[in-house]
Amino acid sequence: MLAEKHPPASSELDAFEQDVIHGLSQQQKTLPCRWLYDDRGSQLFERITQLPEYYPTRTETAILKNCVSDLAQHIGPQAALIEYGAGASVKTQILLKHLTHLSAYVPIDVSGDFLEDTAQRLQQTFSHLNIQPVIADFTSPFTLPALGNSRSKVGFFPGSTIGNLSDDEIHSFLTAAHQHLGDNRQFILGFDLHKSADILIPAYNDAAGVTACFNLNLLDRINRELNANFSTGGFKHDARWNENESRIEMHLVSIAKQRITIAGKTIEFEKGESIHTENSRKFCLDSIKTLCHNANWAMRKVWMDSDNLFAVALMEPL
Ligand code: AVI
Repeated sequence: MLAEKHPPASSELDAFEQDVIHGLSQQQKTLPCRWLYDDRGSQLFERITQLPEYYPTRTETAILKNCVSDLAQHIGPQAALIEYGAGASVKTQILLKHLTHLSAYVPIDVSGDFLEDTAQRLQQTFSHLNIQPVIADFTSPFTLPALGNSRSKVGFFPGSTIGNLSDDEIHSFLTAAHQHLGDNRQFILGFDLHKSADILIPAYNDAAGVTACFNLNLLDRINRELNANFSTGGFKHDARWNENESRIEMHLVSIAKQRITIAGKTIEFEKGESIHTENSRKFCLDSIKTLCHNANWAMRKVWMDSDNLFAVALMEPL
């Protein structure tokens, strides 16, 4: 997802250390999923998106290809496309290619290096497009550049990244989007649908073990950046379907009783005890409609694949 070429800034390291020490001191040990995406984690996530078991990326891409001309009619000319999170994927390019009268494209990402590469690459392909990258964490307050010649602003949040957020985080993010996008606003949201655990578990525990490496890389990152002594062989990846919460949970399970030192502090693990590293929520149409409605967004139109695996919605203010 994100790629960093420079070592993390000291404020990032402080935030990481705080999250790790706090999260591993809880009854159910937990770590925020944003820390999965260092250089190596980002590369591994790219590999995940190409795995045969990981249906979301190829399914959403196919939906977007099918619905983009319809989307273009709803969106109209001189719109600015604002993408939250890492862009530049095939999905973004489908929109840039078919929404032909865009006034600007604004990719927002925390990684400046990543954004620079993206903007340069896209500018070569879309030479007439006004591309204005913004370095920001889209879940925190930020300001968009002035986009004077735009008639409207369209938010784009693909990949079911919304599924990695809690209800409160979704509410804050979708509420803030009203302010970013101004008076004449729309929002394109990609989200994963509730389905059988037989499809979900392999998607998050693939035969080639790429998702396991992605999850275990978090321990390597803690070792590298916080001077810890995890042995990755001492933990195993687990993907669990939590039907009550309608989410896949990724865990790292300790295979033995052990004691780890992190930034000078000692953390004890029982055999079988886990660190909960990510939630990936799977929505039904009603549940996502309610979340959007609570943040004053109404679903204007929804497109799905023929197997009802994934959905893309166009939202407008209530
Ligand atoms: C980025 N996010 C939407 C992915 C997901 O499916 O929740 C992250 C991921 N975790 C394991 N595999 C993919």
